[in-house]
Amino acid sequence: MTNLKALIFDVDGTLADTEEAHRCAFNEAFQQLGLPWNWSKPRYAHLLVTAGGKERLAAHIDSLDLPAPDRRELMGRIEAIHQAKTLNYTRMVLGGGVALRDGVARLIDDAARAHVRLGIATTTTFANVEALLRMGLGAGALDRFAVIGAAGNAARKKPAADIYEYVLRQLGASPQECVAIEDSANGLRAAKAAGLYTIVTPSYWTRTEDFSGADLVLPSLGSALRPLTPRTAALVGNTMLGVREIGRQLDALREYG
Ligand code: XBP
Ligand code: MG
Repeated sequence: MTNLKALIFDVDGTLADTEEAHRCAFNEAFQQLGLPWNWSKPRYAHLLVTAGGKERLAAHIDSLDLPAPDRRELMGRIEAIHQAKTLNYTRMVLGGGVALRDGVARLIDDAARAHVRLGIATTTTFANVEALLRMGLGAGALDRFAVIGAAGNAARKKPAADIYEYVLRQLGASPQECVAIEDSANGLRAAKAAGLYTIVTPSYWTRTEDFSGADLVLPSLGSALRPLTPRTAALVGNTMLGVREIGRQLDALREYG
């Protein structure tokens, strides 16, 4: 009998490859608010090292080397810029602009069948999570998750462990009974700092990052349509990663360390 009690999913890059939609939502907000900014893909990839959209905006403003009064004025507008961006992003997601990644819906269904609880530990804004879950999993999606930890639930964002520790507390579970699924080095560091067995499925934006310390790195969770390649399937003993395969990985870690 496996020790696995809960799966804790990251959102951006893990549930869905969302960062292109975030980038477009930011650029639309800049236009709407008359800001002379436009984040290219390479610029956004650089800014993504900073977790959190508001923190990313602050990092961008700091990079502009402005006179102090101008910098202060722009810093004071971050909340409004981010609110406009979030409206743009949720509209894009609810309009069908973002699809769940391979195997995500399947693994969530598998967990329900196996009575393994589900949590979310993300840096993004709750409204973004709600839009993505409703679009990807239907109207009752939010109720399928025992805990949703988002931007407002932790003082420090990833790579700090705060959001994972919050979700573990809310689950009433120990790190040894849960598994985190992430896409980025920031997320991996946060999950490992919380003591979690961590599976990484790199996204387009994080594929060149360093995932040393991950317990398992896979190109995706795998699906009937796009199964894992023989080499990666050999790592988990199946062409798709399910609760049974995750439980076996966790139990092997517990047994052999
Ligand atoms: C990824 C992030 C978020 C999103 C943007 O979150 O760092 O900041 O890029 O969303 P995760 P917000 O991978 O932890 O899901 O603008 O709402 O922050
Ligand atoms: Mg992520």
